[in-house]
Amino acid sequence: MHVVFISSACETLSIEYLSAALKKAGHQCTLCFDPQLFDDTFLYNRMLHHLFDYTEEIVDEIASSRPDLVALSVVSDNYPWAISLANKIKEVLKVPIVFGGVHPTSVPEYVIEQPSVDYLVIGEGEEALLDLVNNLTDSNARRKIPNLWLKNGAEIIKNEVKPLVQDLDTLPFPDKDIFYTKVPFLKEGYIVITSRGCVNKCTFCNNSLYKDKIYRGKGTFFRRRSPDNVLSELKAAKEKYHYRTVHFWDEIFISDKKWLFRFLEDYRREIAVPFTCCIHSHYIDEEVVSLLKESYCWQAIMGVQSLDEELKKKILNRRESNAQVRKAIQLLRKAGILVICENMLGLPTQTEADLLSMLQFYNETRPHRLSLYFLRYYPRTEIVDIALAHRLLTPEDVEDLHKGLNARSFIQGGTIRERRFEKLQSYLLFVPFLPQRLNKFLITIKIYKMLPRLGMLTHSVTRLLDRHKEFDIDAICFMKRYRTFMLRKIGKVFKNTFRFLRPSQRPGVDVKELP
Ligand code: B12
Ligand code: SF4
Repeated sequence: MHVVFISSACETLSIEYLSAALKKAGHQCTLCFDPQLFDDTFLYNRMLHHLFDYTEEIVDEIASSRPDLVALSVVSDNYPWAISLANKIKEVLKVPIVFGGVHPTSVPEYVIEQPSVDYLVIGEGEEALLDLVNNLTDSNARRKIPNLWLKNGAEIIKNEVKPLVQDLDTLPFPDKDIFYTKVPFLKEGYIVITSRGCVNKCTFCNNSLYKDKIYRGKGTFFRRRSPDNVLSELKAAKEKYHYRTVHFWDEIFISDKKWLFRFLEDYRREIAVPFTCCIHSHYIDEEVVSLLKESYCWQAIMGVQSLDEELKKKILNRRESNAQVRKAIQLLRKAGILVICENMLGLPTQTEADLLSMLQFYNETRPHRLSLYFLRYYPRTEIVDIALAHRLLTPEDVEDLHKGLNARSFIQGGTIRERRFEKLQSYLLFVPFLPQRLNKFLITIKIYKMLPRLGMLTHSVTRLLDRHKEFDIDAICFMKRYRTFMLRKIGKVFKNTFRFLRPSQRPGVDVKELP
């Protein structure tokens, strides 16, 4: 069988894992990559997005390759995109469409209602998708596939969720070729995940939903691959793709010290490539930091979220203290590891005082860069109930979150637009780039009150100001994505115009030349 995956603007590990499982069983998998220009987290402009829109090319490509199944990996943020694309595909081709990923897993009954969604997979998808593809022509067998929801006329068949894969080493390595053949510049930075799940359960994160509801009683939630298994993947990929940097996309890469020491000892010797990872201040100490440094960690991303310890404990279910955060930043800075602190705005009970203390705190501790995102309530996460209890959301708002088609991203102001924080957000983002003394003065005169609301533009500007771009493959790929796909579109328009000028030919889409 031939399965076409469609990906939105970034390399997607879930697609790589699913494709590997299908290819191992002898199926053919290909990819359509939607660059989503001017419609992503950092850049949004309706007119430019319309000009550089690739929907038509994607639909044409799918129509010409006539797959047996189209598969989309869907988070809440790209759900409107996924539904709109699925509708357009259905207009030109009678092909079954399957949705999987975080959003369909969170609110399956809303997603399956959509006429263009034929199947959806809840939770981990390797086995369910393979069973579905193996049984695309057998409707009886399809009715009993664990984790699969499907339509049978007006009836919706909802199969049980099976236990989590406990031994991650049994999974085939992700299929990188599916992305790299289509978008070659992605291979400069290798993304890899060594675990599934998280040891924590923050209320705003999908792990709160997965751990307590969907996967309750279905096996250990936090699982980790063996160090040897991860190293085999990295070694083989290094020989094949010659990547320049590695991203560990684990929720908290450093959560198991014993595993970390065992793994990084070999990584340092056998891979020795600069890497980025996500950390948590609770697991940081001198030993861990010097190990990270010796093993070529160049950048660590740390969730801080708020500096109001009470709010963190009661509203976010996060226990780390400000002293721990401070110490982590100090140790990382001393070791020469760049540290990015992620924070949230518009949290229930959050006051301006929290943001003002962030100004002082980050001016003292000087992380390398900050990110400040407005809270977006993801469907069925614990914080939604907290917001309901505080009357910040109404039952109608929650219904809207479940439907998922009108949500505003966290860059554009989150679910509840907290305009009072927007000026402070703009200034806070610049704090790491301005001299400490100047900041002190600017804070005293309350400069933030005079700033315009720059919204998402500030993030892009501070990213451009960042001098440490050598290994920042995210930023490099971001620019290459815009350059490559804008030039390709402009080239196509020129070509069609030129054809139009030649009397014998009419403008049209040459399907073979599409991305
Ligand atoms: C690594 C990561 C990223 C990476 C890579 C993203 C990617 N798409 O691979 C980067 C940094 C690029 C990223 C970006 C974003 N991310 Co992110 N990310 C993660 C993280 C930490 C791990 C995801 C991962 O790769 N897991 C490993 C794979 C193998 O597991 P998986 O994705 O769950 O896939 C399995 C199943 O879900 C299922 N499945 C998935 N897709 C499909 C499709 C089909 C057809 C089928 C059958 C099954 C299936 O099968 C897979 C294999 O078992 C998760 C947290 C988490 N716990 O999931 C957040 C998470 C997915 N991200 C999140 C968000 C919000 C984003 C962004 C919107 C943020 C932004 N700055 O814009 C973007 C969206 C990008 C996009 N278009 O997907 C949220 C989504 C919340 C929600 N309800 O939608 C999560 C859950 C974190 C959170 N806050 O709770 N992310
Ligand atoms: S530590 Fe991070 S990944 Fe883990 S539950 Fe909290 S927010 Fe989610």
